[in-house]
Amino acid sequence: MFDTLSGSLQKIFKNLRGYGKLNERNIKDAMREVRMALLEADVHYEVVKDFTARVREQCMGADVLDSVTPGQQVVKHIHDELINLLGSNHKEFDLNARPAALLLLGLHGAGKTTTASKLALRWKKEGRKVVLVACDIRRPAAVQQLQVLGKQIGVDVIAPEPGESVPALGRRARKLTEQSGVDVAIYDSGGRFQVDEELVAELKELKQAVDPRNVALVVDAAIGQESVHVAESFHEAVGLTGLILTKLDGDARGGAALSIQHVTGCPILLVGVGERPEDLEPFYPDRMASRILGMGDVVSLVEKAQAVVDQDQMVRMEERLRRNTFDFEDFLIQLEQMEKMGPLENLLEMLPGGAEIPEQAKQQLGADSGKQWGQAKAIIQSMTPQERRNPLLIKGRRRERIARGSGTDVRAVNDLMKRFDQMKRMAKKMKKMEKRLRKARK
Ligand SMILES: Nc1nc2c(ncn2[C@@H]2O[C@H](COP(=O)(O)OP(=O)(O)OP(=O)(O)O)[C@@H](O)[C@H]2O)c(=O)[nH]1
Ligand SMILES: [Mg+2]
Repeated sequence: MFDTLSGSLQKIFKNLRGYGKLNERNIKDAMREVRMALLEADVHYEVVKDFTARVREQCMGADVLDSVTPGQQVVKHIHDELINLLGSNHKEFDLNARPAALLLLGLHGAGKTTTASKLALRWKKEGRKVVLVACDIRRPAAVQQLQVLGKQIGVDVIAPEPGESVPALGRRARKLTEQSGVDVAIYDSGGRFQVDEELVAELKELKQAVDPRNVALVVDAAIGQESVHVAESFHEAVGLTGLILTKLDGDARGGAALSIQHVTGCPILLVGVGERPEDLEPFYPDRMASRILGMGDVVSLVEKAQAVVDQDQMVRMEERLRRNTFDFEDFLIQLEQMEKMGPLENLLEMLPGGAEIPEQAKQQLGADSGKQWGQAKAIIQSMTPQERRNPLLIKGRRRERIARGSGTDVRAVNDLMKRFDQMKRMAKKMKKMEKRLRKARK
C-alpha cells in the first residue's frame, strides 16, 4: 500500500536525521522534497501546497529548531498533518434505524457489488440481519453477480421483477425490509464510465425511493486524483455521507486517499484491500498515517488476527499442546487459521519497518510461505485419520505413501514430521519450566 510514497518519505526522514540541527534552509529543502513525493503520489496539488505550508510553519517552532533530535520532531509534525488530511477521526456508518439503508454508488467497475457483499458479511458477523438489493438492472448478469455473492456469504438478495424500474424496486425493497425486521439493507446500484445525467437522475430517484441514512461512494483508489473529481461530482449531484476506497492492495499511489476527504469534506469510512469477502478494513486516519510513514499498524494487525482466528479453538489447541495431546488434526487447524489472515506480504506491511522491505522480497516471502503452508496442508491431508491422531505410526512405508499422495517427496514429509516434533518438544520444555518456576516461588 503506497509503497513508493512511503519509500520517498522515509528517505527524506533519513536525511533529516543526519542533520545535527535544523535551520530555515534545510527545512525548506526537506519540504521541497516532501512536496515532490506527494505530487508523485498523485496527491491533489492544492492539498500538497496547504500540507507543506502547514508542516513548514510547525517545523519553524522551537520544538524542532532547538531539539537535539530535529528529524524525529519533523516526522511527528508530518504524521499529525497526515492524520488531519485523512480526516482526523474514524467514522462509522449510521445504523441507528431499522432498517438502516445504505445506498452504494460509483463508476463502472469501482467495486460496488464486491463491497456490498463484503459489508453484508461484516454486518452479518456482527449479528445483524442484512439484506442485499440488486438495483443494477442495466448491465446483464449484474443481478446474478450479486446473487452468487449473496449465496456465498449466506445473505438474502432482493432482485428486480421482470420489467420493474429501479425506483419501483427501491420502494418495494424498502417496504419488504421494513416489514421483515431487517437491520441493514444494502442497495447495490449500477455504474457508468462517467458521471452523466441519466445516471444522476436514476440515482436521485432511487435515493428518494429508499431514503437511505447512508449514501456511500465507492471509488477505485488506483485512478488517483481523478477520483477526487468523481467524488466531487457525485457529492454535488446526489449528496454523499461517506466514501469507500477500493483496490488499496494494488498499485494505488495514495493520491486518492490523501486528497479525497480533504477536498470533498466526506469521510473515508472503509478501504477495500482485496477481492475476497473478508478484504475490507475500517479506515482509521491515524493508523493509515503510520502505515504511510512506515511506522507500521500493529493495532490493525492484532484486530485482524482477533477477527479471523477462532479464539476458542486457539485456547483448546494451547491446552492440547500442554497436555501433549496435540496431533496433526490440530496442526491442520492451525495452518488453516494462518491462511485466513491473508497473504503474508500484506501482513508484513503492517509491521514497523515493513514498508522498507523491498517489494520483491516481500512477494517472495509471501509466495514461499504460501507454498510451504500449502505443502504442509497437502501432506497432512494425505495422512489417514488414524495417522493424524497418532503420528508415531508414520514410519518408512507410510511416509512414502504420504509423499506420493501429497505430490511431494519423502524429504518434505520428514521435514514436516521434524517440525511437528520440535513443536511438541518445545511445549514439553515450557511445561517443565513452568513447574520449576512454580516450585521456586513456593
Ligand atoms: N484487488 C482488489 N480488487 C477489487 C477490490 N474491490 C473490487 N475489486 C475487483 O474489481 C472488479 C470490479 O468489481 P465490482 O464489484 O464488480 O464493481 P462494480 O462497481 O459493481 O462494477 P459495475 O457493477 O460494473 O458498475 C472485480 O473484479 C472485483 O473483484 C479491492 O479492494 N481490491
Ligand atoms: Mg456492480
